[in-house]
Amino acid sequence: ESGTSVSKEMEYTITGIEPGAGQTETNKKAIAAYDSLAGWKQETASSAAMLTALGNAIDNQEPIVVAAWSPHYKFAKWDLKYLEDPKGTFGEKEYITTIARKGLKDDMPKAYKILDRIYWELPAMESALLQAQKMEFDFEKVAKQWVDENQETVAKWTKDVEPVDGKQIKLASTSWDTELFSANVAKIVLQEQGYEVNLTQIDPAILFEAIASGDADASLSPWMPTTHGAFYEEYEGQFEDLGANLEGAKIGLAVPTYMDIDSIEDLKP
Ligand code: PBE
Repeated sequence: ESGTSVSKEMEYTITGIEPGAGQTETNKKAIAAYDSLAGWKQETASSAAMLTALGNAIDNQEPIVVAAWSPHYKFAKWDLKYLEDPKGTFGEKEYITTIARKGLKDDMPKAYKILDRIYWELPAMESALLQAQKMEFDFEKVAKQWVDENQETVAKWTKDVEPVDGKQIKLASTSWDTELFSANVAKIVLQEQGYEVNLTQIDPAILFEAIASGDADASLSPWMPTTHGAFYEEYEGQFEDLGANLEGAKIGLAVPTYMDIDSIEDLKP
């Protein structure tokens, strides 16, 4: 039957992403949790490599199971479906939260206030990610354009905040699209208020450590409660959580819609 032959054709392999991604751990948990994934392995390299493999498989109408998350342009570019996850390994809905080092609120109350207010409606983020694809993922440019075109939203975030004169603030971001976009928008908005903004890209594990130790001031990157939940718990109490900057995110395993399976349990060991 279909599950058996396609599983064999895929060599019992999930096409994963970066070894340091939160989702790489979740994929391992899924492999351990599902009988249908007994003997399966996860291939890790990068999100770019996964997307290339996905595009190639679709061009050839071949089966493939990938680590997937949304918002992401892959769902607009290709016809994909998340596999049902009856064991709930990937959780339900995710949100992306804003975290800050302890003391930021007292040291830089204005920046803190702006960071606290930054929030994305899902459709706005999705169209920004499509725009990024058209602009060769130059997130500085995409963010600049977004800020120029969304002055009303920016004005709400900066309402009643007095500009400062050249204070330095360090933002940390992971390297996935949503996060690079939101971090670059935050950077521009803070710069426009007189801050000198330093933005660094780091892996999630290091990101939490950097915020907890005070090496970085804030980040808009953590995916919760599942994707980065383990890091969050490890450092809980050593940072401040300012709340969601985006809701309705999701992670899971996905396949092209031409594949005749609907659930992780339809795969075969
Ligand atoms: N992601 C996208 C990341 C967070 C953002 C789900 C690929 C991860 O750490 O897995």
